[in-house]
Amino acid sequence: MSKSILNFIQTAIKKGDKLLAILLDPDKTSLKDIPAISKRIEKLKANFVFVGGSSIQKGITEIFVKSLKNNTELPVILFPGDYSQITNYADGILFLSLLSGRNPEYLIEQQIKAVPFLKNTSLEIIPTGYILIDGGTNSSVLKISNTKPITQTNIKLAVNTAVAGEYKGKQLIYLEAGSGAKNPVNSKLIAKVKQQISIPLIVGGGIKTKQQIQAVFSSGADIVVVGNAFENKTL
Ligand code: 1GP
Repeated sequence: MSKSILNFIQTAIKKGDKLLAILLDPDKTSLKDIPAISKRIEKLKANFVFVGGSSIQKGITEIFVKSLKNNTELPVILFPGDYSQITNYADGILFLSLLSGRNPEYLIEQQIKAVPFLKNTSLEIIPTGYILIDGGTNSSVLKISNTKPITQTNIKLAVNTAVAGEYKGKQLIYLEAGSGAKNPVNSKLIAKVKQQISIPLIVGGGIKTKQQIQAVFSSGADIVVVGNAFENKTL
């Protein structure tokens, strides 16, 4: 399995570069729009396309990723809400563990169910510690995982969860306020987590404008993920 995505991220960070990922949900994006969407993504100078969602029908992700790969040179990375969204047509997969939650389904069960789909895969598997922070909305991650997010003020718990993730061998930490969050992850929390980990930090959820993206980068995020704002064409 190649490590080119992770190497690219690590090299970019060493150079002080910041990276942008656009999240596409195959359930909300029509296949016929993919060529135009791909052009918009490249115009924004995004570095990756993440593909995932919480309620995608089986098989849809594969058709979607295939079409995306025909329209963009950017790495396509699966950000699956469920193991059934795995397809070998992508370049990599964020192999997520929901470390903020105490639901075994999202700590280990889904990962075990994913193994038969990943056994002979060409996907780059990227172990990722996924940490849900309260974004002020009842997000789909929250509903589906049936877990409690970490509050925006419990910085100590967020930091210790991220550091535990690094000790467990995760290669990335993802601070998630939830898709469509009212309150994106606050800058103090991002900065404190970044100070205490030595692996790359992804931040997403409720980030809508270029100014907000810059602020999240300045706080210490290495990769920012934008979904809704791209979909609604406000970015
Ligand atoms: C959700 O972090 C992502 O998993 C993106 O959130 O859709 O609010 O940009 P938004």
